[in-house]
Amino acid sequence: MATEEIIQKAEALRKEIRYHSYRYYVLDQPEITDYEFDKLYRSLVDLETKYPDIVTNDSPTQRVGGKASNDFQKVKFKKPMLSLANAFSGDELKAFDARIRAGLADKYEYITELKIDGLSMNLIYENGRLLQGLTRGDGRVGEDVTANVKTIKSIPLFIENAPPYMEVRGEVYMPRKSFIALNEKRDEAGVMPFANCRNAAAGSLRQLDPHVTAARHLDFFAYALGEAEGLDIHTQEELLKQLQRFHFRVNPNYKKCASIDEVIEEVGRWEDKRKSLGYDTDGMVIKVNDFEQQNKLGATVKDPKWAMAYKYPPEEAITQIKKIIVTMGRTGVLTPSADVTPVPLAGTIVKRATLHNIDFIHEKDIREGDFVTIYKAGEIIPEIAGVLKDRRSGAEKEFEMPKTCPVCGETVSRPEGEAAVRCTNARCGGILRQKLIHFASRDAMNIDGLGPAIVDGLLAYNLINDPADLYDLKEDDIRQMERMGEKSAGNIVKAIADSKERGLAKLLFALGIRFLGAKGADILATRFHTMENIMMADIQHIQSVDGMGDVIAHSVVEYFQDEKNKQMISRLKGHGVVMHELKEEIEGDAFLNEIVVLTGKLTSMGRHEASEIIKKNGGTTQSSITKTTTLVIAGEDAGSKLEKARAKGITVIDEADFLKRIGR
Ligand code: 1X8
Repeated sequence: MATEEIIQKAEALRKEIRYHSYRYYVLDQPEITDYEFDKLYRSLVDLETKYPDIVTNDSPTQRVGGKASNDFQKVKFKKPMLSLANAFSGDELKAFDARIRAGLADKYEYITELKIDGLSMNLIYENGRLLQGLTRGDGRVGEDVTANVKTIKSIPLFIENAPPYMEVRGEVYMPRKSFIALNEKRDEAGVMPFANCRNAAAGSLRQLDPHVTAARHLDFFAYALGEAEGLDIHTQEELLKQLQRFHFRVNPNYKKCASIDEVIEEVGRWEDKRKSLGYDTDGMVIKVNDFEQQNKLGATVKDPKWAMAYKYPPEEAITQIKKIIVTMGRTGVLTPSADVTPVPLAGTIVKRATLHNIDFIHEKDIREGDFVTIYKAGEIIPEIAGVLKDRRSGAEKEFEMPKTCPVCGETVSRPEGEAAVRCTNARCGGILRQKLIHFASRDAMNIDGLGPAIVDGLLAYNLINDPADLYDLKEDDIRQMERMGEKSAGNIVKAIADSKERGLAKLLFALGIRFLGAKGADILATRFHTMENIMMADIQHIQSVDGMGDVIAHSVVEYFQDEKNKQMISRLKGHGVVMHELKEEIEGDAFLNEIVVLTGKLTSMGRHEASEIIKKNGGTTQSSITKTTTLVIAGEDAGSKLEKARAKGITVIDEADFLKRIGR
C-alpha cells in the first residue's frame, strides 16, 4: 500500500513534469535538458508501477493509454459549436463592419486571429481536470475522441486554479513537418498519403488506437470558450490571455484593431507571411472584441453575427503533364511522379509533382498529356489536385506501372492490400544506391562528401556491394574514379572513418530499416543501449517501449532475422563501427545535469575536446548563454560572454577549476 508520503511524492513529481512539459511543448522554452526531463518522467513511471493504486487519470503518464474504443460516442454540446460566415474581399469585410456599426450604439474594437486549418475541438474541464474532448461534428452533437486528444502534449490534462466547469475550444492541427514526414512514411509503406495537413489531422484524431494518434504529433491552439462557470472575462483579448495563464497554447499572432481599415491591413499583411509558419492557415478570423457587444449582436442559426472568417484564395496553378516517370526509394518502392511544364506556384517553379502510387493515379484518372491543377501540400510538396478533363484532346496516354524494375530489370511485386509496387531483388542496384545515399546522409552516418554522385561512381566501378564495404575503401580505390583528385579521395576515406563514431542511434537509422525513422532509432538506442540487445529483443519487448508501434517492432525484428543483415552488422562491427549508445559512455558525473558554455581560449586542450569531456561527465554544452545555462568555463581572453554570465549570476570557473573537476 502506498503511504501518504508516496502519494505526495507522486503528486509533486506530476506537478514538476506538468510544468516542464508546459515549458517545452507550449512555450518552446525548456528550462531543463531532455535528459533531465526523461529522468523525472521515469521516476514517476517507476513510482506508479510500484504502487498502481496511486495512478491518477490526469497523470502525465496517462497520455497514451485507455482502451481502443470501436466507435466514437456522440455527445450533445451545451453550447453549439457554430461555423463562421466567410468573406473573400475587403469590400465584404466593409459590409460586415457596416452591419456591426448598425447593431451597436457604442464604439467597438476588433480582434484578428489566424484561422488555423485543422479541426475544431471542444475540451471539457471539470475542476481543472480534462474530462472529454469532442470534435465539432455537426455543431450540435460532437464525437468523443478523448483518448486521442489526451495524446496531444500541449493540451493540459490538469489546470491549476481552474473554475469548476469550463469548455475550451480551439483547433487541433498537424504541423507541416509532421505531415510531410508522415506522408513519406505512408508512401514507403504503400498506404494512401493524406492530401493536406487538415486531412492528416482528421485521420489521426479518428484512430481507434491512441498509440497511433500519439505517433502523429498533433498540436492545439486554444481560442474560445464554450459553456463556462465562474470566469470573469469581458473581452476576447482577456480570454486569450487567460487561456495562456491556464497554460494552453494560444497563437501569438492576434491583433486588436480599432477600425475595419486596420483589419483589412492586417489581413493583407498575413497573406504571404502566413506561408512561412510551421502550420497551415486558410484565412483570418475577425471578432468583435467585447463580449457584451458580441451578445448584443447575437447569432443566426449557423453563425455568430459578431465574427467573420476572411478566406485567402487557395494557391493553385494549371500545368500539363509531359511524362510520368518512375523512381526508386530506398526500400525498393517504385514511385511514379509527373514531369510537368514548369509553372510558378507559391514562390517556386514547379517541374515535378509526386503521384504517390498507382491507386492515386487511377483514383484521379491522371494520364500523360493531361492538364492538371496543382497545389502545395503543407506549402512545400507539389501535389495534383485534379485533372481538367474538358481540356483533353484524346491524345492523352493512360499510365501503367512497369512490370519490371527500371533499374535491375527483375520482376516487381505488389503485396496484397498495398498500393506500393516494389522491386524485391535484394541485389538491385537501385535499392543499393538509395540505401547507400541514405546511410551516408546527414541525419544518418553523416559522411561528408559522400553524396549521390560519388555513390554512383562507387557503384559504377563495382567498388561496393553494401554499406559495410564503405569501410574497406582505400584512397587508391576511390582515385580510380573519373575526376577524383588525390585530396578529395583522401577526404572521403577520412570522412568514412570518422563516421564510425556516430553511435547506435545514428547507425540504426542509417541501416534503413523500414518504418524506423531517426526519432524511433533514438528511442531504441536509449532503451536498449547496444546493437546486441536490440538484435536479441523480440516483438513484444520492442512494442512495450513508449513510441514504438507494432509495425516498427515487426519491421525491426524482421530486419535482424535476415542472415545477410546480420552478416553486414558483424562486418561493420569488425571495422570498428561503434555499436552502442553514446550517451552511455559516461566516465563520471563531474558535470552531471550542468548546461555549460565554454568561452575564451583553453591552453590545455581544444574546445571540441573540452566539450566531449563535459558530455562524458554528464553535462551538455551550449554555444551561447541562455536562461538554461548553469555553468560557464572561462579560458583566456574571455570577452562579453563572461560579462553576461557574471551579470546573470551564473557560476563561472576557470581552466584550472575545470581540470580539477575532471581530476587532471
Ligand atoms: C474556427 C477557427 C477559429 C480560429 C482559428 N482557427 C479556426 N479554424 C480563431 O478564432 N482564432 S474560430 C472558428 C469557428 O468559430 N468556427
